[in-house]
Amino acid sequence: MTPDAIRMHAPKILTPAQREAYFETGFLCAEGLIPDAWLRRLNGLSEAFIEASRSVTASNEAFDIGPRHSSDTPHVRRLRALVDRHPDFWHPDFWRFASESPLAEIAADLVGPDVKFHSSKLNYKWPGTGEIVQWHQDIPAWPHTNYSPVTLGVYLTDCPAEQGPLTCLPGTQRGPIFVHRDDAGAWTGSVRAADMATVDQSRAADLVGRAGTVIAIGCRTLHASRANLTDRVRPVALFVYSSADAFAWMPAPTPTSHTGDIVRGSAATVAHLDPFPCPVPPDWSKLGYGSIFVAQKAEM
Ligand SMILES: O=C(O)CCC(=O)C(=O)O
Repeated sequence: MTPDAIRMHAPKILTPAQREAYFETGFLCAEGLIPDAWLRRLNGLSEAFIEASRSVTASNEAFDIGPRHSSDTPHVRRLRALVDRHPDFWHPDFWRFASESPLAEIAADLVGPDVKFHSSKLNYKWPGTGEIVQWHQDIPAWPHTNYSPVTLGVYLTDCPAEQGPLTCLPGTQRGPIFVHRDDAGAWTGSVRAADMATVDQSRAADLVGRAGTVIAIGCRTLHASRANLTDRVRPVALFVYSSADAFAWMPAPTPTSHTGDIVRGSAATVAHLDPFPCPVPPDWSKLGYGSIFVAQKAEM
């Protein structure tokens, strides 16, 4: 769906002004939309996963493990395919959050009443590591037939500017979609310095807020994240949705058991094809996908 078609449906959770701000800038940051009970549950699961990571020594299908990881000092960079995870046994809480909480309704406000789920993950940014995420767009990793996909994030704890927030460049969702590869053609998960030099970076906006703040980042919006300068870990749970009429045209990097599920409204009978060109990613089903942290450090 296009923004004009989406505007035909009144938003249910966001204000019209918040939705317009998203269409205008390519991102949104809004506090107070996630009930406290959900936030407590997500934090409880997150803490249980960090505990569970102590017995893990290398990245696997659930954990992306950072270089400083040990049983004493966990350094989990990412919990993959979040909706398929539970520390003890399969449990639908993350999926219930993705499909039944206000988050899915917020997705409908931004992509239209028919909403498809794509993927999810929980990213941690640990203090003292200096880790940053470099400028990138999301859509080159998982191209779709149109540009409705949006990543919705929930900060599980307060995230002030010094705690490694995501940061976005307004208006870049209307600009080029950059190739996220090096000169040899290898996937890097980041925009080349020469391309970033063509972009005005002075208007970068930090997405900061209290625990439970929802962030929305359009799939073409250039974004990055800063180093965590505090002594606290920064967890952000991320969920990708699209209009039901958007179809992925390459294998997903991290498919889940719910990828492609319709969480609001109905499945599309006609695909919406946006002619704006999109670079082709590697075929993740053959190459395998580590994570953005792995790609940006060339550890593929
Ligand atoms: O977790 C972060 O700081 C950034 C995450 C991000 O931009 C991504 O995973 O695409």
